[in-house]
Amino acid sequence: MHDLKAVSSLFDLRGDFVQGYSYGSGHINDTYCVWVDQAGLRIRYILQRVNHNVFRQPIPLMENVKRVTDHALKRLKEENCPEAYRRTLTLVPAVDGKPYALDADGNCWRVYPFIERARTYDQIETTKQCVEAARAFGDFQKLTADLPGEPLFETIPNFHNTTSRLAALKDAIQADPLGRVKEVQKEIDWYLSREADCHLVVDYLKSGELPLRCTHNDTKLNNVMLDDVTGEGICVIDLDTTMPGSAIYDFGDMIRTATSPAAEDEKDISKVTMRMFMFEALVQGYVSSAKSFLTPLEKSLLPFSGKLLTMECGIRFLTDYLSGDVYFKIHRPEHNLDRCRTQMALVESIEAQMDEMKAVVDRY
Ligand code: ADP
Ligand code: GN1
Ligand code: MG
Repeated sequence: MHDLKAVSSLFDLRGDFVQGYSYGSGHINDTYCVWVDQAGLRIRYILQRVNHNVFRQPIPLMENVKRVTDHALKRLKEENCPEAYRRTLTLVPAVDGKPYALDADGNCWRVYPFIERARTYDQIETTKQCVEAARAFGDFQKLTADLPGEPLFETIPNFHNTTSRLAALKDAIQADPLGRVKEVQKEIDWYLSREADCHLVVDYLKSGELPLRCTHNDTKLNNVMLDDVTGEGICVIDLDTTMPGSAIYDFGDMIRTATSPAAEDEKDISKVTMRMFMFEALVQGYVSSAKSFLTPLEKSLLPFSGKLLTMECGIRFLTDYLSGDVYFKIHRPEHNLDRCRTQMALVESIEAQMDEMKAVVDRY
């Protein structure tokens, strides 16, 4: 456990540390809620340690986050948004003025004001939440499309390169450090039999048929905050992977995380299914925002994007299981394997409904 009081003192929190505790259910960073007493008023912040095993270069990453959040805030202020500071993450500076602080062990930390009266959902509950989340991610793509200056730093090279993800799975099968391959041959065969699908978007990006955009790249449902009262998607969070990417990646991960009633790590895979009405709500929300920039090819690939991103995530969970659970946080021994199996079930459900999904997209 880190000394949260000491870490908090590295930031300009304008008050006295009261308490801090682990927060949220992200798989990558260490996230804490920290309460501060500011002249008798208790205020909370989000304090995060950037996972530098995953993000090898935290400082350029933080420069990305700073650029994106400054740009968002500027836009909101230009629009006279009355609650600009709830509509975007903003970085609380360190005492030395930097947007991050390094501790004595070389960990990179950052602080965001806590977005109050809103929350994230690990499990979607209503179609309205789908519409709102998808619209918010679409709006975020529009915002980052106008980001001035150089393209953002690529925080994880080849993050959604499904061809490389498959190659990494093959390497893990070859290395088999824990002798787990024999237990999961069925799952391995299942993923390898879908190899052709892994290359499609990578090839379109290479040929220029699909445009490279500035995308979020981790549009899982719990990376958008929905207002407690209005249900509106008010703030896109978890900006570590915001970098060059494809709209297909962003929409695909929404399908992966928003259409099934089952959790990502559900053990009873009979509960996993792609619900068409949730898919339609995502299309409605996303297209309402993205119609101004989506190309016909991007639009036609929206149904397939769900299959691709679900498959890719399953490949990553299986690779991590074979490698000894070194990437995603796990809370039980076969956690990554359970996650890998839910992704398979979801892909099969998407495959079975692909024609209907295409018909839905055609209506928008
Ligand atoms: P990870 O990269 O590990 O997924 P996130 O940045 O998504 O980390 O944060 C984990 C969780 O913490 C989020 O799902 C959300 O519930 C909560 N969270 C993050 N930032 C804020 C914020 N500024 N205000 C309120 N809650 C937040
Ligand atoms: C991770 O950080 P978090 O929990 O929002 C992962 C995503 C995966 C997701 C699977 C940087 O997202 O790519 O899709 O887990 N983020 C990174 O739940 O690898
Ligand atoms: Mg997250």
